Amino acid sequence: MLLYHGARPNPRAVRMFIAEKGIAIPMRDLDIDGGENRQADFVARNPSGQVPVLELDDGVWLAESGAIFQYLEEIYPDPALIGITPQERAETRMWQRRIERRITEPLYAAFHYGKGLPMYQKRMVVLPECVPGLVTLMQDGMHWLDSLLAGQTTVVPYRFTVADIVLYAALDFGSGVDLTIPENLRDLHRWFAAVSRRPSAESSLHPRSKESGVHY
Ligand SMILES: N[C@@H](CCC(=O)N[C@@H](CS)C(=O)NCC(=O)O)C(=O)O
Repeated sequence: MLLYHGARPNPRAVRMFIAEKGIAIPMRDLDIDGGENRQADFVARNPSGQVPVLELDDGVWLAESGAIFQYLEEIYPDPALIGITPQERAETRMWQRRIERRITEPLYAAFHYGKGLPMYQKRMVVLPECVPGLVTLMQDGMHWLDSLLAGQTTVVPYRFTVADIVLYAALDFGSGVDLTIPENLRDLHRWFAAVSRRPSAESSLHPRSKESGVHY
């Protein structure tokens, strides 16, 4: 296997997942700012032109973080980050989807159409006029989650899962690009601090993170 990744939050989530599994997978670091992932040979194999991509041993390319998490969980079930039983797996997917729909997708779109506009306008359809609405959606999702997290240090009660990883990678990135957690969301801040203390949070950071000050 080979993971194509780069200095970005979705690849960071996959690196964090790999670290939590305690496995080692060879990685190729692409120059995302320079558009290495948008070259014709890359796009021919991953039509979205994005990272992460997991190349399997038979040459198949798997894109989409969710598919990569699922595949790695099945190959390396221990420790479970999605779930051991069908019910656990379904609950994790339910929370992951809620987190993505209400928080991480609006956050990433607000970045692409806002601070990231100079780069992303050359790569995708961008809607800068939607940024205020996306920020409102993202903050509404954060408030909603905060109201559910009282007393919990994980999104799915009592289990650290991929839902925590997906959320953490986005919120840690957001903190460096003006898409921050509102001050008054104390339970969400408490959850964030707890995940930050996991060794995988530090070890999954891209080396360029230090120089840029943005966590990805
Ligand atoms: N839905 C995809 C999103 C992947 C994605 O947004 N990748 C970003 C980095 S976080 C990327 O490759 N950006 C560079 C580009 O679009 O050129 C996933 O979950 O993997």
